[in-house]
Amino acid sequence: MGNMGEEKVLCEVTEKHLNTGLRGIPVGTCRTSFVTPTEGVHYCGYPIRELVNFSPEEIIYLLFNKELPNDEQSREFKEDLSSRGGIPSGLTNVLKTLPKDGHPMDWLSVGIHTLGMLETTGNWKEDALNLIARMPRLMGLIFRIREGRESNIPEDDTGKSLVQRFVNTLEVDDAKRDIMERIVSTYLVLHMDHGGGNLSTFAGKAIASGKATVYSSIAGAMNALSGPLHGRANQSCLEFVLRIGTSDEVEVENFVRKELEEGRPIFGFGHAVLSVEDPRATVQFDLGEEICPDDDNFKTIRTLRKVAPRVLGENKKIRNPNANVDIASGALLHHAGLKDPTYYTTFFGWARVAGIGAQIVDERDTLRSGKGIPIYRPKYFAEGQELRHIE
Ligand code: AMX
Repeated sequence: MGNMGEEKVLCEVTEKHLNTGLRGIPVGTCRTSFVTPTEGVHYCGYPIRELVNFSPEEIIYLLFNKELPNDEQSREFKEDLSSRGGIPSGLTNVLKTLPKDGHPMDWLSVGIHTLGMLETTGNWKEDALNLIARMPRLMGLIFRIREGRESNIPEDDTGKSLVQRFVNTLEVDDAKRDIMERIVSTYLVLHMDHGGGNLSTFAGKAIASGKATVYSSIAGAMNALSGPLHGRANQSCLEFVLRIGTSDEVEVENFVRKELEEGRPIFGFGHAVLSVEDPRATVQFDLGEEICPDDDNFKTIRTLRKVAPRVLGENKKIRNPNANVDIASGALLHHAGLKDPTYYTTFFGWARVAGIGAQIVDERDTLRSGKGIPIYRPKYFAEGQELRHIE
């Protein structure tokens, strides 16, 4: 890092950076989270492993206020979210018209857009918090309507926690309720934010920079998240685990080697930033050992965790052969009774609405001394145009 007068030069952008998806190019500052190679994601300075026992509501408070709530703040914030939970009428009718074989992520995006068409205040923070409060009901309705369980949907008890409201809308057997609440709560806390430059967050903030609504911006972010190279990796991960279908060490090793020979990735392993096992994977492995050590899929991923880093480590090109966040989440959601992997990215999206919402509010209302970030406008050269230094 050199100095140019008072200004720090953060990176030299050269011709080789063009057409690389802005990879690594400094763009701005993020107030909610950052990722380090050894401790993974930190929310407002706290490494994620220190936050796993907080409720989703407390983490949402942290992302919006940059400090953890005390007991009173936590209670007041939960009440505030409850008061915002009511879904404007009309959403259910729109969801009922959607093609049942469309991907659940497309339903989620349309659902968020619809909420915005039904009610937008135009205030960044109000709209972000309203959307966060309405996500559990939207998620539950998406499941119910796609499954054809459209009648007698229980009323939304907005006095309950976010996760309880989702589980109530689904009408889960009492025996499974606690497990589902625990798994979904942990999932939400682990997935709420991941720095400023991941594709969906960046896309959401870029859309908001043109002063589209929070709802349009986050619906766009969900579209970005739906891609197989981004959020849909967690769907692919459980599909991969289901294909393995054994926890025998030799059979799993043979499977992994065959996948690699045939040029396919070993899902759930590797990371663009981390150099160790993702702490979010460690947390989920610990949870699985506690609540479902004998679940077939969990046994498969336990073996994979042992075998895959050793096999991947033989290829020196692979910078991090260890487990990433997606290895365990699918097995846990499956154990909770959420057996269809095509829904898994919607949980990722549900969680991220908090982080992306908080980052949009920061970029619109706080950064640049409250003026907000101007409309995004990176520089492109015309094909064949002489490349020259930009002042
Ligand atoms: N299986 C097979 N090959 C892998 C691999 C894996 N799990 N992880 C890395 N590699 C390969 C890369 O494809 C790359 O090959 P190339 O040089 O022929 O293009 C080479 O090893 C070097 O990769 P890298 O620098 O270690 O990682 P990356 O930043 O290019 O990729 C990631 C990171 C996650 C895309 C990659 O590890 C991967 O494809 N993993 C499997 C899919 C998966 O689990 N995705 C979920 C990611 C979750 C997350 O990041 N949150």
